[in-house]
Amino acid sequence: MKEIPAPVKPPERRRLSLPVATLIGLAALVTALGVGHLIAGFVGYNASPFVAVADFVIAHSPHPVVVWAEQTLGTADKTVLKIGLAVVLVLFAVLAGQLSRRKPLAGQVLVGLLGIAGVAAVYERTDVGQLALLAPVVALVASLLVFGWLHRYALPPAFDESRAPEGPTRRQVLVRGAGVAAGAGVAAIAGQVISGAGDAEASRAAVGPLIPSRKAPPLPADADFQKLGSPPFITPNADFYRIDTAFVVPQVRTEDWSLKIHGLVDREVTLSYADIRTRPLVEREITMTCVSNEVGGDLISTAKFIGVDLVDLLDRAGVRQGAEQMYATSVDGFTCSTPANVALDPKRGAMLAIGMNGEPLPVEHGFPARVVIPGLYGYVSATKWVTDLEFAKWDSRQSYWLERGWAEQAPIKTESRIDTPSGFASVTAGKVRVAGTAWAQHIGIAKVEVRVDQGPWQQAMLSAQVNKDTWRMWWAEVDVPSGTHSVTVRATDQSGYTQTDQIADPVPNGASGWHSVSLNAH
Ligand SMILES: Nc1nc2c(c(=O)[nH]1)N[C@H]1C(S)=C(S)[C@@H](COP(=O)(O)O)O[C@H]1N2
Ligand SMILES: [Mo]
Repeated sequence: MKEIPAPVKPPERRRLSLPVATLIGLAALVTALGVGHLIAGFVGYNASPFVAVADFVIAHSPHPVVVWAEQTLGTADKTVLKIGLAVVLVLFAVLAGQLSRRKPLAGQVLVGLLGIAGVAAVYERTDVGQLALLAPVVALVASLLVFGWLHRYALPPAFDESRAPEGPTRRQVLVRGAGVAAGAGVAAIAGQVISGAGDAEASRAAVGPLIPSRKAPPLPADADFQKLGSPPFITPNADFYRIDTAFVVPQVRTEDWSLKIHGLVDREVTLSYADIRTRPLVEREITMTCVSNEVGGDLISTAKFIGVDLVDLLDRAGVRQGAEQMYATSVDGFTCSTPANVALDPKRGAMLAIGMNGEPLPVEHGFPARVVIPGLYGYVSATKWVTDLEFAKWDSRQSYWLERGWAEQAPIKTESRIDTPSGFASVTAGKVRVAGTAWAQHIGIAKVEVRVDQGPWQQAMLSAQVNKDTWRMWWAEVDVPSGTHSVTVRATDQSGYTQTDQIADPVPNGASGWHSVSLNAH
């Protein structure tokens, strides 16, 4: 038998091992993120490439995806996005490393493309200055340099094969890569500290007690039927539903905040936080509702809002006749159009709110100040972190959700919901107590009825009406024979309108239909 010749030893040194190539890709990625975040600390938090790309993904996601995420993930959608984006970036970085096991170029091109995406995302933003481009640009350059530098270190170009160094050990490369990662981490933390995220909490703590000069009257004892299974009349701040498009909750300190009222007005007005804080404050219970709320959904909550009458502020500016919309802008770039006649209606009770349930507005709910307008869905009324109110014609400005096909006119629809029992609950056959809530903001609820299957409608007991801008709780006892049966609710408002059974999607102006739950009675 012939002897098998020993295989020719491959030129191993000329190719990076998989782990080392991966490490180089990852080191370049963390460098970009760390350096970008550090510089963003100086030029504006939203210039951080990771933040900007995440916001870019939100802004350019197909509309149904955004609505789906809002409904199924709620505010956890940002965490899911954060993790998803991180995974995609890591995959890109690993791929960049793998493409560069011999020469750095292919990997550098890929890293460069990611960097350009960061630059583009920051470039698109309207809430940061031109200087903000420094963050993604320096991040891009730094990551390319680190990629090239580590690559050259791990795989020194051999001019003279015979004299070529052995190259560093894998351990040495790992140590260097880990050093880069640690440095990037420190840079990111420094950026976070410098940009002062978290300052808003300190500013909020310094506001002190907000004492309304016109306090809302105490709630009647029967404002809710919590013991019978309705929600509490006032939603605690921590449970109040939340909808925001911004990737990170905007951090605004009172001393940095101001509100400008301009456009079709006689006098442009700019108000500071102190200007608002020192006016006589009013307090009003208002039930807010999100247009994305499905029939039976929970994107509805009630709070005692403290603030000033919006009309008083608008009167100071003197809004002109031809104004059609109040176009509000938030620090995060979110925009919102309210029909001008609603914003200006002295009977509406629209507020610039600075407090909620006895405290300054929570940061997530718009600290230092937000708009709250009874009777309109939040996307056309309730701008959080609001800094600008411009009066304009409809065709001169298009706000965030209107651009995405939602309606200009969006009064909250008269609706009702069964809270107890929950769907598919097992109950004892016979008398079953059902309870829930109904709302017809700015009109008021007149009547709530329930029925079992297609049986006769039966009137429910209503809680005391606190005001026309809030929900009302109800309860009833119905007869449920054994087997599977559905219980349905419908409300009639004080204009005499009975909520339609016509099923409509939330798009474009709010869901409609009767809420039913299916029960298993034994
Ligand atoms: N800046 C800003 N304001 C905003 C939004 C937003 O995404 N960003 N969402 C609006 C929508 S759609 C609703 S329903 C309400 C929700 O207010 P909340 O989060 O305090 O419940 O805020 C409105 N104001
Ligand atoms: Mo909303």
